[in-house]
Amino acid sequence: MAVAGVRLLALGLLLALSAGAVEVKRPRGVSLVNRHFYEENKPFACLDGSKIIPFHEVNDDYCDCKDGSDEPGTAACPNGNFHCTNAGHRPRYIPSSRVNDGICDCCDTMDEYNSGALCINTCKEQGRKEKETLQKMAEIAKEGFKLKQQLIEEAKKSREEKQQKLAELQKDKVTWEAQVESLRTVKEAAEKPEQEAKEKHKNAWDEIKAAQRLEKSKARAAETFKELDDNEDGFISVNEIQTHTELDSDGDSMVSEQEAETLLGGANQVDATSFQESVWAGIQDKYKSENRQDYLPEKEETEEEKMPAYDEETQVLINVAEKARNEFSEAEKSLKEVETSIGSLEKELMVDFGLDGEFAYLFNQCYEMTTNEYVYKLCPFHKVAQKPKHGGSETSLGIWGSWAGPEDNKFSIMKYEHGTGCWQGPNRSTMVKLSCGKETVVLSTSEPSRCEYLMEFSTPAFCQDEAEEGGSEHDEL
Ligand code: MAN
Repeated sequence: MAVAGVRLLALGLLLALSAGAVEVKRPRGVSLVNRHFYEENKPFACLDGSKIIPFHEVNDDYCDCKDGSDEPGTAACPNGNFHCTNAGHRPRYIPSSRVNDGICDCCDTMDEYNSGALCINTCKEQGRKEKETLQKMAEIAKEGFKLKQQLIEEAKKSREEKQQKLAELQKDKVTWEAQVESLRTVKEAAEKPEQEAKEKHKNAWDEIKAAQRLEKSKARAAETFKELDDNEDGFISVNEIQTHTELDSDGDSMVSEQEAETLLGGANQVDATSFQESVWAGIQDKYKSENRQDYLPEKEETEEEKMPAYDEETQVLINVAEKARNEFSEAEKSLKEVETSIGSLEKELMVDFGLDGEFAYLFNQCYEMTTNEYVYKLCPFHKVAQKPKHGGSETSLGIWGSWAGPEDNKFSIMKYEHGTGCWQGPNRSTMVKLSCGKETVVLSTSEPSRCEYLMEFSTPAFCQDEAEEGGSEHDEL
C-alpha cells in the first residue's frame, strides 16, 4: 500500500475515534463498559438472562427485567443502577430509583434530566478539589517518605550501637559473675570466725545469766525460809508449812499434815540448807510471800538484761564480715543491673521494626489522645491504656502482640492484646491502624465493639514512595 493510503486510513481512524469519544450512542444510564449489551434495534437480553425484550422497551419506564437492567435510565425498577458519566470527575453508579427524584446525585446532573430540578454540573469543581486533595496527600507522602529515610538511617545506627552495647554488657556480666563468686568466698570466709566469736560471746553471757538467776533464787529461798520459820528456831516444821494454804496440792484449800510432810521431803522439819536444796524448788511457783502480797516478779527478772557489747576482738571480726557482706551484695546488685540491661536490650533487638527498621524510633515513646471521657495512651511495641480523665486508675487496653495487617501489607496494623478483662466479655484488645503522615500522632480512638478498641495512628514510617506506587488512582474522563 502506498504511504499516502496508510496516512489516509490513520486519519480516518483518528476521526472515527474522536467522534466516538465525543458521543457514543447508548441508552441513558448505561456505562461505556456495558454499552455492548444494549445494541440499538436488536432484542435486549436482561443482564441476568431472565428475559429477552424488544429494544424499544429499554428505558420505556416499565420494569421488565428482574435485575432492573432494562431500565438503567428511569426509576421504574427498584433495583436498577444508573451510571453517571461525570466527565471531569469520576464516574459512579447510583440506584436508578434516584433518577428524576428532584435531588441532584450525579455531578454532571444527568440523573435529573426530566424532573425540573435545577442541577449544576459540579464535576469539574469536584474533580479539581479531589485532585488538590490527592496532590496534598502525595506531597505529604513525599515528605513523609523523606523522613522515613532518615528514620531508617537512624534505626540502622542505633541498632548497631545497641548490638555493640549488648556485647559490652555481656562481657561485663562475665566479669561481675566472677567478682560475685570471689566476694562470696571472701564473705563466707569472714563469716565463719565471726559466727564462732559471736556464739562464744553469747554462751558466756548465757552462763552469767544462769548464775545470776541461781543467786536470785537462793536469795528468795533464804527470804522464804525466814518468813516460814515463825518460831525462829532455825527449822521449818510441818505446822509452819500448813499456814500457807496456797501450797495445797489436792484442791481442798488446806494443807494437811501429810501434804506438808511430802513438801518437806518426808521429814518433820528441815533446816535452812535442806530447805534450799530440796524443798524450795518444789514450792517456789506456788508460794505467796507474806511480806509481798500478790508477789510480782521483779523487774530485772522479767526484762532480760541486755547482752553486753562485743569485746574488741569479736567486734573486729564482725566489722570484717560486715564489709565483706556489703561488698558481696553490691557486686550482686551490679550483676543484676547488667542482667536487666541485657534482658531489655535483647528484647528490643528482637522486635520486628519493619522491613528497614523504620518503626524502631517508636520504641520507648508514648503518644496520647484525649477524648471526652478518657486519656488514651499508645506506647508502641509496649502497650495501650485508657485512663479516665476525671480520676481513676489506668485500664490496660492490651500489651504488644504482633503486626496484624494483611499479608501484602503486614505493617499496616498493630495488635495489642491481653488487656484488662472486660466484665462479661473478652480481655480488652486494640488494633492500631497506621497511616502515612509527616507527624507521629494518634489521629483517633474508638471502640467499635465493647472492649475492642481501634486507634488510627499516623507516622512517616508508614509513607510509601509515590513514584514506586505507580502514582495516584485518580480516574478522570
Ligand atoms: C470501661 C471502659 C470502656 C468499656 C467498659 C466495659 O468503662 O474500659 O471502654 O467499654 O469499661 O465495661
